[in-house]
Amino acid sequence: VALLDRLRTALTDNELYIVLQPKVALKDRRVVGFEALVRWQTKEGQQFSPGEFISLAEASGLIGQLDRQVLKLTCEAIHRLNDEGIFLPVAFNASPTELLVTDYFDKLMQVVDASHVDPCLLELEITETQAMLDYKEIGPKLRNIMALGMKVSIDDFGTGYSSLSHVAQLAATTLKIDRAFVSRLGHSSDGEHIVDMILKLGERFGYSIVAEGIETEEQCQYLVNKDCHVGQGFWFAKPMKIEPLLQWLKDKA
Ligand code: G
Ligand code: G
Ligand code: NA
Ligand code: MN
Repeated sequence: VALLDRLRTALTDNELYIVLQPKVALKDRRVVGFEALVRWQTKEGQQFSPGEFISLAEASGLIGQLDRQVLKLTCEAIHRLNDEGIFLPVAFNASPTELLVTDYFDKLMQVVDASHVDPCLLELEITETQAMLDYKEIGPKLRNIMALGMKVSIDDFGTGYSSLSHVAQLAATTLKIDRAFVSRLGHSSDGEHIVDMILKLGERFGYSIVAEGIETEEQCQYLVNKDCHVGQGFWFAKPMKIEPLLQWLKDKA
């Protein structure tokens, strides 16, 4: 069966689930939030990675449905966290092609309203590349979303098309430094200069900064020394299903 047909089945048979990766304060490793990432395991136990099916979902028009299902799962995870007394924001990834759809905002709000989750506990992540290509259309939608109290992160920042004049007025609360730059810390002064510059831009224009893909203590220390407050990466925690995550949080406390 073609992968696209299987993906349609996955959406109707609820084969998609999410894993959550903690974001931590770099100074003391306190958890400050999470990112939800979609996973797919078929009824027969076969696994597909987002790399295999997200672009297919985008090309075939299934991505809107997929992203809404992930948002619903994210809201369920927030309830589960709230039940345990944890009130931290959880980010979900929004496909940029989907943000161009006319009623994107209404459909998003339908899911959020129906879930009774406080919008302040939700954060939308969108990659820099597309967000900037279609900024005239997407910018106002992101502003609507922020007006509800939701946070907005620009994902993979530094690899896309933001001109410096755009950076000053992005509809975003947060820039996420792409892990390609973080992985170069300690190996390449170019990587370090780019990270330093993004941190300065964030400070100058009032964005919070999250460093992605931290895999070593050296990378973490470099960022702490440069006053980068928040990070995410395998060095702290891999993405986990909600129950193992709750256990991890308890063990940590
Ligand atoms: O989790 P992982 O590294 O395998 O993710 C691979 C890519 O898939 C990342 O770029 C991530 O942003 C994207 N991705 C993960 N979950 C979702 C999702 O729910 N919706 C969309 N549109 N992209 C996602
Ligand atoms: O594009 P986006 O930033 O959403 O991609 C997130 C992906 O990055 C997830 O699939 C997640 O599994 C992966 N990831 C998270 N932390 C690390 C890390 O420390 N190293 C690497 N190589 N990948 C990571
Ligand atoms: Na992301
Ligand atoms: Mn990213």
